[in-house]
Amino acid sequence: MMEELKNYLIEFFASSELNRLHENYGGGRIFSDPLVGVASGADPIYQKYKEVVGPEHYTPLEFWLAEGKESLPSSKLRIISIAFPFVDKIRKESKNIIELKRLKLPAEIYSVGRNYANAFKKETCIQLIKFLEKKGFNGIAGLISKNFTILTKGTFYSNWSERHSAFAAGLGTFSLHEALITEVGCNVRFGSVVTDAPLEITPRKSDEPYANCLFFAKGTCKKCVENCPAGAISEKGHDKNKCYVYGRKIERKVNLRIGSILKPHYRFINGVWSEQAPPVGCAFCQFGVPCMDKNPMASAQK
Ligand code: B12
Ligand code: SF4
Ligand code: SF4
Repeated sequence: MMEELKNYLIEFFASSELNRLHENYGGGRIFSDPLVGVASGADPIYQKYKEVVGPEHYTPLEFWLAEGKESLPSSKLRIISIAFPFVDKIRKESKNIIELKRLKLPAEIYSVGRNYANAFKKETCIQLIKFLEKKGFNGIAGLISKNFTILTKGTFYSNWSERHSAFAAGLGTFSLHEALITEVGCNVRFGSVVTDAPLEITPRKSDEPYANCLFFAKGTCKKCVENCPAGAISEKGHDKNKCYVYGRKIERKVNLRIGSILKPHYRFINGVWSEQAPPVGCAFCQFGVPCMDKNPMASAQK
């Protein structure tokens, strides 16, 4: 069933109108073909996430039960993690801004792509759940769940971290700028579906959380530190509060400029369904860096 599921997603990415940029930016795709990994619901790493993310972070079974599904052993659950890689056109235009040292506002095409991506990621989860249901199985997803929330106690975290599930499913590792670096780079977004379909589990290459980052693996690079206009990245890691404040600044400016074509955004925050200004953000740390579109440690890991 795994092959069929992957082909289904590839076809959906190619045909969905929601995976399209606004016509002002050519109307092409936002994301190229997805990467898909599968973790076991019984993977002990989800217990570790109660320490490294927060005690509120769900295990797959806790999440399943919170969504009103029937109780079953954790080992019967699977987490399908999907990486959504931004297309080369978005990466190229964003990289140009870095090369020209115009690190003020992100490329408009990225702002639009990032904003339109939210509706597409949600629809991908809805369609994947329908695909599983047609085969007699069930599914739930953080991106469309009323139980999902972002917690803001001093710093930011959520009760279902998409990149921690991507790590569990062997899709990549964390890094100095904190993004998960996959085999097609860090400039990707993530979604996941928890299901009772007995899918084959994807093995992790290693349990080392930072193996794909040149700084942690070799002590080199730090290109993301140079790129960050907010000074939010240092050898000590990523300062989420600085990053957040800078992001809101960018959001105001970009919304003034192209807000009329951006899509509205809703999400649960501390349990409350809240309308937000269309999120935009900067992501200069992900463009023009060695990990933008590949795992820079891939050849050394063979
Ligand atoms: C809250 C949030 C933010 C906050 C805080 C970010 C953060 N790092 O937590 C703010 C507003 C700053 C933010 C900014 C951005 N975000 Co954001 N954000 C989220 C959100 C909603 C929750 C993240 C969360 O729960 N974090 C939990 C904390 C604990 O995670 P962490 O600090 O990264 O985890 C560390 C520890 O676990 C540690 N660790 C320590 N010991 C161990 C041991 C083991 C075994 C492991 C595995 C790890 C580990 O390693 C990790 C990295 O240092 C997710 C969506 C989601 N539901 O997951 C998106 C998400 C993380 N964001 C995303 C993106 C793309 C962005 C931006 C680029 C947006 C933009 N500006 O355009 C920036 C990039 C900032 C950056 N450099 O990472 C993507 C990530 C894509 C990727 N390749 O990783 C996500 C997954 C959204 C999505 N659906 O695609 N975001
Ligand atoms: S730019 Fe370099 S140091 Fe920063 S996360 Fe990527 S590989 Fe690591
Ligand atoms: S998203 Fe922007 S502000 Fe945040 S860490 Fe990356 S470059 Fe810095």
